[in-house]
Amino acid sequence: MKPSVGLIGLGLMGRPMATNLLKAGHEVTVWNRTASRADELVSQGAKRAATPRALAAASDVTLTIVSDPPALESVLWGDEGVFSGIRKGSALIESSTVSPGLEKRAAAAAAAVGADFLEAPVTGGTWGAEKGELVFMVGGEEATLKRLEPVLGVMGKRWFHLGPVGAGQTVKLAMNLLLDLEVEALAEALALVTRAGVAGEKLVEVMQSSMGRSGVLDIKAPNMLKGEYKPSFPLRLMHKDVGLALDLANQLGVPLPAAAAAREVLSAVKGAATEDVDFSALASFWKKK
Ligand code: NA7
Repeated sequence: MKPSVGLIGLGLMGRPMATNLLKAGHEVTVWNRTASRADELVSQGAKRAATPRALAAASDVTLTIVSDPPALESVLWGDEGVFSGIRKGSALIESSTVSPGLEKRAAAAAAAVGADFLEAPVTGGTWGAEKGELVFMVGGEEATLKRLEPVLGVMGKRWFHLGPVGAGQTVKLAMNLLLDLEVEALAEALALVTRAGVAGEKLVEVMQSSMGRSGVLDIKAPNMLKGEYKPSFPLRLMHKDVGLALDLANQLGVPLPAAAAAREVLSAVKGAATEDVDFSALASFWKKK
């Protein structure tokens, strides 16, 4: 019989992940801070839990995917949190993007109550979540991964086992840092050519024929050229992720000068934003006022 799955966090990522679990025939229980966001899933057959604690108590596998470290602390360790209800022998998959240190604390708390723990942040965006084609960056025990692969396989197409708990978030933060710096570099180059009177499209066209071609040019350049920033990867989350990468670098004594500068651009655009925007909106930093 398929394990029952409880999913906490029905944001842009969590909702389609829960839908795919339902479609695959899992019994699914959901909890979200803003309860109304669970309505559609409940109408599709999901059960609604009153608290993260009740959800964990009812589930063979609990999966968390919430925005940031404070959100995760609240759903795991809050008064009605997961760790007050999770069953011995069940498993916790943690898929938010947070710090490696927080994941290690969560792994220790799970071990203390006899639950398995897998760190599994994701990449692939909302598109990947809807198609069931997410990629998981896994940290944890090999045996736990083997046990949970059938569940991951409903939501994702690939997973990389990167080492013990902490390794998954480390790679995830490094990857998002690289992604942010690529978009930031593209924004700077576009600002330069357009101010010089050359269309940005020309730069992109030439780049596509050079060793600098990349997925960022395919996916982010079109909306940057139009100045349209409908959130796919929200800037508020990239701001958090580059901040987490800088925190980790600070702990390790690794200088990240480009990342530090890029974070200031994200901070400026985040502060000026009047609505949720994609992180490629960092290009608006160079728009003439
Ligand atoms: P979203 O769409 O911003 O969704 C965030 C989710 O986190 C959403 O369910 C929120 O509930 C929940 N949240 C935020 N703060 C809290 C607190 N304090 N307590 C409980 N729940 C909270 O993000 P995505 O789905 O795109 O991304 C999720 C993670 O994956 C994130 O770490 C990314 O970096 C990667 P709400 O509906 O607002 O009540």
